Amino acid sequence: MSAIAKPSIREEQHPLIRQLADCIESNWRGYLPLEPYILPEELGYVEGRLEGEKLIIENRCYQTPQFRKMHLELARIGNKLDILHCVMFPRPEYDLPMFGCDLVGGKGQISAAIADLSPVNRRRVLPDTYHQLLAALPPPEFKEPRELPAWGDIFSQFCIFIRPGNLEEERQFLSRVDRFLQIHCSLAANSTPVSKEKQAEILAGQHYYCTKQQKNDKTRRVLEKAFGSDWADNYMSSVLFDLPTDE
Ligand code: 18B
Repeated sequence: MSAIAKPSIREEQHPLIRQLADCIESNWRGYLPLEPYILPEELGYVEGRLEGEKLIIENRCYQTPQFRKMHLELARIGNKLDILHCVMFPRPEYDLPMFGCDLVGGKGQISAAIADLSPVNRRRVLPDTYHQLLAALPPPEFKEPRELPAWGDIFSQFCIFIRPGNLEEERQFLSRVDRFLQIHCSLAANSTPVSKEKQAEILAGQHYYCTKQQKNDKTRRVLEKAFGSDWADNYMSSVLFDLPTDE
């Protein structure tokens, strides 16, 4: 076996995807003690075909004392579609929101840029400190906000979902997600476990979040076309949005 790592598809992706992937990893490394997280059977690096184009998926996954799973996924379909997907799943013992982010683009243009810190407690409101720090950020100014789909009731009032119009907007999106991650990783690193009742509530909130995310037909369609519907189902429920188990 060769010891030389495969070159990452990151080098070939849209600059905003590359920059955001680097930004996510540098926040993770800067604030959190990372341990590897092993994905189910051979799903770390996957290749398929979609309409004659090669679909490549590259996953990186970690865990920490506060996070059950921190997943960064880069995907590329020929020269047509570039995708970054990232979710940080807190362990249900901690009252922490879900960080989620998706960037989708093709032919040099990002069509969807979305990022949020989504609440998972019963009232679906963010913990106070999160709320205060997020509310203190400069208000976002984007020319083309996009409308959330029906399943998007999981997102907070701070969710950004836009089509970036130019380099300045790309830069603004990147810097806002960087702030989300700084706030999230620093608060998470100092958080302590909550009561058993509260844990049950958080677990239910995480289930609700994952169930809703699994309803994203746009993600499902891309995966189905390349790998078939059983594979897509399994991938969405065991890699992208697996439900935490009550240990
Ligand atoms: N997603 N996205 O991650 N998705 O995974 N994504 C799209 O311009 C993939 C997340 C979200 O308008 C689109 O319309 C694939 C997370 C929302 O109905 C495509 C993978 C979040 C939309 C893909 C992937 C999230 C969306 C259409 C696996 C949020 C809009 C692009 C690698 C935290 C949905 C476009 C709508 C869109 C594809 C959100 C093609 C294959 C974590 C809200």
